[in-house]
This record gives sequence, C-alpha cells and structure tokens, in this order.
Amino acid sequence: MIQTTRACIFSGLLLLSGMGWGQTALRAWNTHPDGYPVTEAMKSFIAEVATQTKGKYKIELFSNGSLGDQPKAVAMLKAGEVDVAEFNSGPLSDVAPGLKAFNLPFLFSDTTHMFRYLDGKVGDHLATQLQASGFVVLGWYNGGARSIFCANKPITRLEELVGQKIRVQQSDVYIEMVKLLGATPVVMPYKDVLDGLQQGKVDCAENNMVSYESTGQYKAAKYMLQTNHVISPEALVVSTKLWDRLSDAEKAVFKKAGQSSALLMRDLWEKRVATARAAVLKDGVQLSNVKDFSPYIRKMSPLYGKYMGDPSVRGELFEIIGNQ
Ligand code: BDP
Repeated sequence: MIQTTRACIFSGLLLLSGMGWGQTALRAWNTHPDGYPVTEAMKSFIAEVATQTKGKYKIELFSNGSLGDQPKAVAMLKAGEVDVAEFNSGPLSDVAPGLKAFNLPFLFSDTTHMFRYLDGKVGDHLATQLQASGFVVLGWYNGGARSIFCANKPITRLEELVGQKIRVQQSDVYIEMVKLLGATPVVMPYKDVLDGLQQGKVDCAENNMVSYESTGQYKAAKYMLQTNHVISPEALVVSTKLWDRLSDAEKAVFKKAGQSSALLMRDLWEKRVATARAAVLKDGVQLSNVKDFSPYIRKMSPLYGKYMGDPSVRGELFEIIGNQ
C-alpha cells in the first residue's frame, strides 16, 4: 500500500516536471541570448541528442548567463551542478592552461587559421587536458575576432588607449594584455558591461562584433578600433560526471551532435558577423582601422616571452608558431 502510494507520488512528480519514466533531465549553461549563434547551435545539439536517444535526455537550456556568470558556471560544471555548457577560452584557460596560447594577441590571421590547429592534434591535446579537469569537449565553437571599443572619445591610435579603464573577462592573458597597453584592466561579468560603460565604471571594453551588437554595448561605446587582437575559440563541453554515466552508444550520440552543432555554429557565425557589423554602422558606430600592427605586437612581446617560458603553454605555442 505504502509502495503504491509512493509510486503514485513519484509519477505525479514526474508529470509535474514534464518528465517521463526513464528520462534524465540535464541542465545547460550559456551566456548569450536567443538568436546568438552559440544559443542556436546549442538548441540544435539538444534537439539532436533528444531525437537520437529517443527522448531519454531532456536538456534544459539556461541562456543569458541566468545561472551565473562564466567563471561561476565553469565551477558549476566541474562540480556537476550543470551538465552542458559553452565556454570561452578565456575563463576556461584557468582549468586547461594550454588554452592560454589561444588567448594570446595577434597569433592568428583569422578564424580559419585558428581552426587549422583546433581541428587537429593541438585541439585533441587541449581536449585531453580539459577532460582531466572535468570537461569533455564535444565541439570547438568560434569566439570570433575581438576589438576594442570606447565610450567617450574616438580611439584611433595605440597611444590613445593609455590610461583608459578597459573591461576584460576573468583571464590572466587579457589582464596582462591590457596592462601592457598602459591601460587599466577591470574584470567585470559580461552582463554588467553595458551598465559599466554607461555609468563610466569603465571607459572601454573589448569583444567580437556579434557580442558588441547583441549586448547593445555599441550604444554606449560608439568608437571601435578594429584591433582583432584576439582570435579565439570557445568550446561546447559536458561534465565528466555526466560523461562517465553515458553508455558508449550515448557518448557517440553526444559527440556527433556536438560536432554538427559546432559546424552549424561556425556557419551561423560568419553570417551574423556581417549583420551585426551592418547594424552597428547604421546606428552611427565609428570604426577605425589599425594602419600598422607592428607597434601593437612589440608592446605584447613580454607576453609571448612569458608563455614561451611556461611549460603548460609552450607546447601549444610551439605547434602553432612552428607550423604557420
Ligand atoms: C563573448 C563570449 C563569451 C565571453 C564574453 C565576455 O562569447 O563567452 O565570456 O565575450 O567577454 O564574446 O565576457
């Protein structure tokens, strides 16, 4: 009798949660809104996993950083509180130092150049490093090319960045980079940057064209200097806590869905960069080009020296620089 009652209560709870027998509910974290290539690619990943496992895995996507900012989500995924996530290589390099090579400035000419390494043995090595830290890479996404934009005055030359307060994400390389420019790095969660620019907590920030547009940061910081200083990857990951519970067949499904979502993301990315660029220009953003990159690269040389001397990053750097 007691057992029947318990079974009834359990079925009731399942119904209330929208879950069926044998279904597993998982949580996915993402910092971007609907329509952003990352979000759309994650939705396609979730749908493919559901179809291929006949509804066994029901993944709920929490977008817009609603479960917390990226460094917090990295910790949540490691702890198994979140099962799936899409992270930028900046905050992720805290757990896989080799990724710092991919945050170094002026290393790649474009994202195709970057993916040559990520889609090969460097990417495989990083994935192994990440797995040892609790993150299984299912696909490398595109983090785009990042540039600097400022609120109060047009920035057209390197010297004009001296003394500016520039928002950065939590990542050693970004902090060091801004210091080498003679500016002050201010670590701030992604969702606070628009307010930060509007309220003068920071003078400038740096990001790719799509994030600049989708967050509305371009409305507060209308002067962009197209430095393309970092061309970096992002990763769709699941926790090893989840991974270790999957059967081999399920692992194959997750892997395949991750790979297809990465290809979709990269495809959506290129189109979205073009529309974002057109939208900000229409709204009066002033874009300036860098005429000569040599002084920027010279300023960054202590960073290259430092990471060449760091055994946890050197291997990746040698592979990239040695196989240009
Ligand atoms: C965006 C990345 C996101 C970063 C964010 C930031 O997609 O993962 O965390 O920049 O700067 O472009 O915080």
